[in-house]
Amino acid sequence: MELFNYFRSSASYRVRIALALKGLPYDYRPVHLARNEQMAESYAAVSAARLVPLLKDGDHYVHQSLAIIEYLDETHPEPPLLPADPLGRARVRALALDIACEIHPLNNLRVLRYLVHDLGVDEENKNRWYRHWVETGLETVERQLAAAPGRYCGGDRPGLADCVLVPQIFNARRFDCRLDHVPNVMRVFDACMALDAFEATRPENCPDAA
Ligand SMILES: N[C@@H](CCC(=O)N[C@@H](CS)C(=O)NCC(=O)O)C(=O)O
Repeated sequence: MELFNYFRSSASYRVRIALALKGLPYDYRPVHLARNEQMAESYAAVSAARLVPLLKDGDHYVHQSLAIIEYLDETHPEPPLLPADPLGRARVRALALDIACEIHPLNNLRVLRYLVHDLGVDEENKNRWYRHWVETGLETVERQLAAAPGRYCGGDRPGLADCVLVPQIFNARRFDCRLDHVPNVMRVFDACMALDAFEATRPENCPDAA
């Protein structure tokens, strides 16, 4: 398999964690977002969305990090990244979507660029926008983790929602977001970071981080 990704991309980090949890080897294909390599014709030819991550498995391409992770989970079931019961799966997916749909898209690179370059928002207000959506979005996650405390998002083993939560905290720290109001989120984050799959794949440890 090949993973087209970027060290700082949190959606890419989600997939790197999932691949590591499953112990799956892959070739790391860097796409430098700050240099707009996602817009290059060669990349657009295989990536309809012109975003990372993009997984190549044989002759097939899959985009959208959550679709990629579920694809990996179905094609390589051990260890499972979703609970065995339907309610457990729904809860884990809901946590993942609370971050992937309700926080991340508002703060994506192209959205921030649009705020600054097209709408004339200054740096300070751009950062306020960023922090607002992270800090309020994480409260939703916090309420769920406080109500059903487990070591990880889905209970006693790391899975889909942890793959999404951890990269969001890396982003939050990069932009100096408040995190003291989400102690259960940070408890799960710390538990995940004690695992090699999360630590080894963190942005600074990627080949294109230099
Ligand atoms: N929902 C998508 C989000 C993908 C995404 O937004 N990727 C970002 C990096 S985290 C990207 O490629 N941004 C490039 C840009 O905004 O031009 C997923 O989960 O894969």
